Formats: sequence, C-alpha cells, structure tokens
Amino acid sequence: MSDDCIFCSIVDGEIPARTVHETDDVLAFLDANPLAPGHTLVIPKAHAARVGDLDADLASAVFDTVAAITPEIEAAVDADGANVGLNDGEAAGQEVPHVHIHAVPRFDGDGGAPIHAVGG
Ligand code: IU
Repeated sequence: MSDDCIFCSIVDGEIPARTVHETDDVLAFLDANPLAPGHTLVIPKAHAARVGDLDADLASAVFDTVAAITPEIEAAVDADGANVGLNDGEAAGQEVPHVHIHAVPRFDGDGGAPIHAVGG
C-alpha cells in the first residue's frame, strides 16, 4: 500500500471499481475511461510503481492473470483481438504510478492503432 496511490485505494476498496478477476496477489478491473468496451487493467495488489519493481513471482502472477482473462474479456464483448500493453514511466505515457497492464479489446475494422504505432 502506498499513500496517495489511486490503484492502492482501489485494491483496498476505498475507491470503487468493477472487478473482472481477483487472486491473492492480482486484481483486474474495468478501466474507468475505456478505450473500448471491456478495457481492463491488471495490477499487482502490492504497490509497485514500475515494471522493474516487480519481483519475478509477482510479475508471473500478473501476466498469468492477463493470459487467463484476455480471451474471456474478448469473448464477453465479442471482440476479434486485443491490444495488451504496459506504459512504463511517465515518458512512456504512464499516468498512474502503480504497474498496470492494459487489455483493450479490438474489433475488426475498428480503426485503432496497433501498439507498435504508438508514438510513431
Ligand atoms: P496509463 O497507462 O498510466 O496511461 O493508464 C492509466 C489508466 O488508468 C487509464 O486508462 C485510465 O483511464 C485508468 N484509470 C482508471 O481506470 N481509474 C482511475 O481512477 C484512474 C485512471 I486516475
């Protein structure tokens, strides 16, 4: 828990969020400003600002959750794919300094950009 961290407040239930999936170590919830229906954030419950702050076990747990739920999210919103990505550091567009992986459902012909086009 880190004071003044909005995602820690979500983990603690002080700020409401729509939980998609939860384990002892990981929480997945719907993004408050979704880029697409079903846009989900997957976070470690323990505070870690940057991806390099995660120990190996927690990094595995976070990615295991991403791998498990992304197909389920796609099915739930009838998507054709998903962008799965992480902005690491302010320079990379990280707005909330608590590690989070985005799973953004994508739809054939939706006109969005793939991750490799971000900033390009
Ligand atoms: P970023 O990778 O740090 O730029 O993404 C932050 C995301 O957190 C962004 O998609 C916001 O919509 C989302 N978010 C949220 O879901 N709930 C909040 O209270 C806040 C941000 I602040």
